[in-house]
Amino acid sequence: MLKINIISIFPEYLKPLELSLLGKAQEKGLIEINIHDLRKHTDDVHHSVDDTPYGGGAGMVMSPQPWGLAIDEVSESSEHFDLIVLTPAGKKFDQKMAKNFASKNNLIFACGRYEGIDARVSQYYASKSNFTVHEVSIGDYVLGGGEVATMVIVEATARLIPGVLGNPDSLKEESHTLTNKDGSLVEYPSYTKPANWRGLDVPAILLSGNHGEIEKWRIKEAERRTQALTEE
Ligand code: JE8
Repeated sequence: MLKINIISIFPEYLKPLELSLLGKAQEKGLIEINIHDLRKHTDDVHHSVDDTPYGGGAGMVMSPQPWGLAIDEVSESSEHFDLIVLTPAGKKFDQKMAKNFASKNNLIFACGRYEGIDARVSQYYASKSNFTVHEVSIGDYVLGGGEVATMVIVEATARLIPGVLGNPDSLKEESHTLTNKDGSLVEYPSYTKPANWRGLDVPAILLSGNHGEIEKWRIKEAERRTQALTEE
Protein backbone atom coordinates (compact mmCIF):
# COMPACT_ATOMS: atom_id res chain seq x y z
CA MET A 1 0.00 0.00 0.00
CA LEU A 2 1.17 3.52 -0.85
CA LYS A 3 1.32 5.76 2.23
CA ILE A 4 1.38 9.49 1.56
CA ASN A 5 2.20 12.04 4.25
CA ILE A 6 1.81 15.73 3.43
CA ILE A 7 3.22 18.53 5.60
CA SER A 8 1.99 22.12 5.22
CA ILE A 9 1.13 25.25 7.20
CA PHE A 10 -2.23 25.17 5.33
CA PRO A 11 -3.42 21.59 5.94
CA GLU A 12 -7.05 22.57 5.15
CA TYR A 13 -5.90 23.46 1.62
CA LEU A 14 -5.19 19.75 1.01
CA LYS A 15 -8.66 18.58 2.15
CA PRO A 16 -9.92 17.76 -1.39
CA LEU A 17 -7.41 14.87 -1.46
CA GLU A 18 -9.49 13.11 1.20
CA LEU A 19 -12.63 13.37 -0.96
CA SER A 20 -14.08 11.66 -4.08
CA LEU A 21 -11.73 9.44 -6.09
CA LEU A 22 -8.93 9.40 -3.56
CA GLY A 23 -11.31 9.11 -0.59
CA LYS A 24 -12.70 5.89 -2.08
CA ALA A 25 -9.21 4.55 -2.76
CA GLN A 26 -8.46 5.13 0.92
CA GLU A 27 -11.65 3.33 1.99
CA LYS A 28 -10.56 0.39 -0.21
CA GLY A 29 -7.16 0.37 1.54
CA LEU A 30 -5.24 1.06 -1.68
CA ILE A 31 -3.66 4.27 -0.44
CA GLU A 32 -3.46 6.15 2.83
CA ILE A 33 -3.16 9.94 2.87
CA ASN A 34 -2.29 11.82 6.06
CA ILE A 35 -2.09 15.60 6.20
CA HIS A 36 0.01 17.30 8.91
CA ASP A 37 0.16 20.87 10.23
CA LEU A 38 3.79 22.07 10.36
CA ARG A 39 2.90 24.48 13.21
CA LYS A 40 2.35 21.48 15.52
CA HIS A 41 6.13 21.18 15.50
CA THR A 42 6.92 24.69 16.79
CA ASP A 43 7.79 25.41 20.43
CA ASP A 44 7.55 29.24 20.65
CA VAL A 45 4.35 31.05 21.66
CA HIS A 46 3.85 32.49 18.17
CA HIS A 47 4.32 29.11 16.43
CA SER A 48 6.87 30.70 14.06
CA VAL A 49 7.84 28.72 10.99
CA ASP A 50 9.95 31.34 9.20
CA ASP A 51 12.84 33.76 9.68
CA THR A 52 14.84 36.35 7.74
CA PRO A 53 17.20 35.08 5.02
CA TYR A 54 20.95 34.81 5.73
CA GLY A 55 22.75 37.02 3.21
CA GLY A 56 19.83 39.43 3.10
CA GLY A 57 17.09 39.89 0.55
CA ALA A 58 13.33 40.07 0.42
CA GLY A 59 10.85 37.81 2.17
CA MET A 60 11.18 35.07 4.75
CA VAL A 61 12.62 31.56 4.64
CA MET A 62 11.05 28.55 6.36
CA SER A 63 13.12 27.44 9.37
CA PRO A 64 14.63 23.95 9.27
CA GLN A 65 13.73 22.92 12.86
CA PRO A 66 9.93 22.43 12.49
CA TRP A 67 10.51 20.65 9.16
CA GLY A 68 13.00 18.28 10.78
CA LEU A 69 10.60 17.46 13.63
CA ALA A 70 7.63 16.98 11.28
CA ILE A 71 9.51 14.77 8.81
CA ASP A 72 11.09 12.72 11.63
CA GLU A 73 7.63 12.10 13.10
CA VAL A 74 6.18 10.71 9.87
CA SER A 75 9.28 8.57 9.17
CA GLU A 76 9.75 6.77 12.49
CA SER A 77 9.55 3.28 10.97
CA SER A 78 12.55 1.43 9.52
CA GLU A 79 11.11 1.71 5.98
CA HIS A 80 12.46 3.67 3.03
CA PHE A 81 10.96 7.13 2.36
CA ASP A 82 10.81 9.29 -0.75
CA LEU A 83 10.74 12.94 0.31
CA ILE A 84 9.27 15.21 -2.35
CA VAL A 85 10.14 18.87 -1.84
CA LEU A 86 8.12 21.18 -4.06
CA THR A 87 10.15 24.07 -5.45
CA PRO A 88 10.13 26.12 -8.67
CA ALA A 89 13.83 25.17 -8.91
CA GLY A 90 13.03 21.42 -9.00
CA LYS A 91 13.00 18.83 -11.77
CA LYS A 92 9.90 19.14 -13.96
CA PHE A 93 7.15 16.67 -13.00
CA ASP A 94 6.02 14.37 -15.82
CA GLN A 95 4.22 11.04 -16.39
CA LYS A 96 7.46 9.08 -16.02
CA MET A 97 7.96 10.61 -12.57
CA ALA A 98 4.31 9.83 -11.68
CA LYS A 99 4.93 6.16 -12.57
CA ASN A 100 8.05 6.11 -10.41
CA PHE A 101 6.20 7.64 -7.42
CA ALA A 102 3.29 5.18 -7.90
CA SER A 103 5.77 2.29 -7.43
CA LYS A 104 6.86 3.54 -3.96
CA ASN A 105 5.57 2.64 -0.49
CA ASN A 106 6.12 5.90 1.43
CA LEU A 107 5.89 9.39 -0.05
CA ILE A 108 6.37 12.51 2.09
CA PHE A 109 5.44 15.86 0.51
CA ALA A 110 7.00 19.02 1.99
CA CYS A 111 4.86 22.02 0.98
CA GLY A 112 6.79 25.22 1.53
CA ARG A 113 5.50 28.80 1.50
CA TYR A 114 7.21 32.24 1.60
CA GLU A 115 10.64 32.03 -0.09
CA GLY A 116 10.79 28.29 0.41
CA ILE A 117 12.41 25.91 2.93
CA ASP A 118 15.97 26.26 4.33
CA ALA A 119 18.12 24.27 1.87
CA ARG A 120 19.60 22.12 4.66
CA VAL A 121 16.32 20.20 5.02
CA SER A 122 16.79 18.57 1.58
CA GLN A 123 20.53 18.22 2.24
CA TYR A 124 19.98 16.49 5.60
CA TYR A 125 17.44 13.91 4.40
CA ALA A 126 19.40 13.25 1.19
CA SER A 127 22.29 12.17 3.43
CA LYS A 128 20.17 9.55 5.24
CA SER A 129 20.40 5.99 3.90
CA ASN A 130 16.63 5.37 4.26
CA PHE A 131 15.64 8.53 2.31
CA THR A 132 15.59 9.60 -1.32
CA VAL A 133 14.95 13.32 -1.83
CA HIS A 134 13.28 14.63 -4.98
CA GLU A 135 13.11 18.40 -5.57
CA VAL A 136 10.19 18.77 -7.96
CA SER A 137 8.41 21.59 -9.86
CA ILE A 138 5.10 21.13 -11.70
CA GLY A 139 5.88 23.71 -14.39
CA ASP A 140 7.45 26.97 -15.40
CA TYR A 141 5.20 29.43 -13.59
CA VAL A 142 5.32 30.75 -10.02
CA LEU A 143 2.87 29.47 -7.42
CA GLY A 144 2.48 30.84 -3.89
CA GLY A 145 3.54 27.56 -2.27
CA GLY A 146 3.79 23.81 -2.70
CA GLU A 147 0.22 22.79 -1.83
CA VAL A 148 -1.39 22.97 -5.28
CA ALA A 149 1.67 21.28 -6.82
CA THR A 150 1.31 18.47 -4.27
CA MET A 151 -2.35 17.99 -5.21
CA VAL A 152 -1.39 17.69 -8.87
CA ILE A 153 1.33 15.12 -8.15
CA VAL A 154 -0.80 13.07 -5.73
CA GLU A 155 -3.69 12.88 -8.22
CA ALA A 156 -1.43 11.94 -11.16
CA THR A 157 0.35 9.33 -9.02
CA ALA A 158 -2.64 7.77 -7.21
CA ARG A 159 -4.64 7.14 -10.39
CA LEU A 160 -1.82 4.88 -11.64
CA ILE A 161 -2.32 2.47 -8.72
CA PRO A 162 -4.43 -0.52 -9.82
CA GLY A 163 -7.94 -0.24 -8.38
CA VAL A 164 -7.82 3.50 -7.67
CA LEU A 165 -9.14 4.40 -11.10
CA GLY A 166 -12.85 3.84 -11.81
CA ASN A 167 -12.25 2.13 -15.17
CA PRO A 168 -9.27 -0.29 -15.24
CA ASP A 169 -9.30 -0.41 -19.09
CA SER A 170 -8.41 3.27 -19.39
CA LEU A 171 -4.96 2.72 -17.83
CA LYS A 172 -4.14 -0.01 -20.37
CA GLU A 173 -5.41 2.20 -23.16
CA GLU A 174 -3.35 5.24 -22.20
CA SER A 175 -0.22 3.13 -21.89
CA HIS A 176 -0.33 2.28 -25.59
CA THR A 177 -1.88 5.46 -26.98
CA LEU A 178 0.70 7.58 -25.12
CA THR A 179 3.58 5.61 -26.64
CA ASN A 180 5.32 6.66 -29.85
CA LYS A 181 9.02 6.86 -30.70
CA ASP A 182 9.80 9.49 -28.01
CA GLY A 183 7.01 8.32 -25.67
CA SER A 184 4.85 11.46 -25.67
CA LEU A 185 1.81 11.63 -27.93
CA VAL A 186 -1.12 13.77 -26.79
CA GLU A 187 -4.63 12.26 -26.70
CA TYR A 188 -6.82 11.80 -29.78
CA PRO A 189 -10.16 13.73 -29.87
CA SER A 190 -13.19 12.04 -28.27
CA TYR A 191 -16.85 12.17 -29.30
CA THR A 192 -20.16 10.91 -27.92
CA LYS A 193 -23.84 11.17 -28.87
CA PRO A 194 -25.53 12.90 -30.61
CA ALA A 195 -23.89 12.07 -33.99
CA ASN A 196 -24.78 15.59 -35.17
CA TRP A 197 -24.63 18.51 -32.75
CA ARG A 198 -25.31 22.10 -33.89
CA GLY A 199 -24.49 21.07 -37.45
CA LEU A 200 -21.23 19.37 -36.49
CA ASP A 201 -20.88 15.66 -37.41
CA VAL A 202 -18.84 13.10 -35.54
CA PRO A 203 -16.13 11.85 -37.96
CA ALA A 204 -17.78 9.07 -40.04
CA ILE A 205 -14.96 6.59 -39.41
CA LEU A 206 -15.94 6.42 -35.72
CA LEU A 207 -19.45 5.18 -36.70
CA SER A 208 -18.10 2.59 -39.18
CA GLY A 209 -17.53 -0.26 -36.72
CA ASN A 210 -14.12 -0.89 -38.38
CA HIS A 211 -11.91 -1.09 -35.29
CA GLY A 212 -8.66 -1.43 -37.23
CA GLU A 213 -9.34 1.74 -39.23
CA ILE A 214 -10.60 3.56 -36.10
CA GLU A 215 -7.36 2.76 -34.26
CA LYS A 216 -5.29 3.99 -37.25
CA TRP A 217 -7.36 7.21 -37.43
CA ARG A 218 -6.92 7.87 -33.70
CA ILE A 219 -3.15 7.44 -33.89
CA LYS A 220 -3.00 9.75 -36.92
CA GLU A 221 -5.10 12.39 -35.08
CA ALA A 222 -2.91 12.11 -31.95
CA GLU A 223 0.19 12.61 -34.11
CA ARG A 224 -1.39 15.59 -35.89
CA ARG A 225 -2.26 17.25 -32.55
CA THR A 226 1.20 16.52 -31.15
CA GLN A 227 2.79 18.07 -34.27
CA ALA A 228 0.50 21.15 -34.01
CA LEU A 229 1.73 21.74 -30.44
CA THR A 230 5.38 21.55 -31.57
CA GLU A 231 4.85 24.22 -34.31
CA GLU A 232 5.12 27.90 -33.23
C1 JE8 B 1 6.77 28.04 -3.85
C2 JE8 B 1 6.17 26.43 -7.17
C3 JE8 B 1 6.18 23.90 -7.62
C4 JE8 B 1 5.94 25.70 -9.27
C5 JE8 B 1 6.69 25.49 -4.91
C6 JE8 B 1 7.02 25.67 -3.55
C7 JE8 B 1 7.35 27.45 -1.76
C8 JE8 B 1 11.34 31.39 -4.26
N1 JE8 B 1 9.99 31.67 -4.72
C9 JE8 B 1 9.01 30.95 -3.89
C10 JE8 B 1 9.75 33.07 -4.72
C11 JE8 B 1 8.38 33.38 -5.23
C12 JE8 B 1 7.31 32.64 -4.45
C13 JE8 B 1 7.61 31.18 -4.38
C14 JE8 B 1 6.58 30.52 -3.49
N2 JE8 B 1 6.88 29.18 -3.08
C15 JE8 B 1 6.44 27.89 -5.19
C16 JE8 B 1 6.41 26.60 -5.73
C17 JE8 B 1 6.11 25.28 -7.96
N3 JE8 B 1 6.24 22.80 -7.33
N4 JE8 B 1 5.85 24.95 -10.42
N5 JE8 B 1 5.90 27.02 -9.26
N6 JE8 B 1 6.03 27.47 -8.02
C18 JE8 B 1 7.06 26.95 -3.03
C19 JE8 B 1 7.25 28.81 -1.82
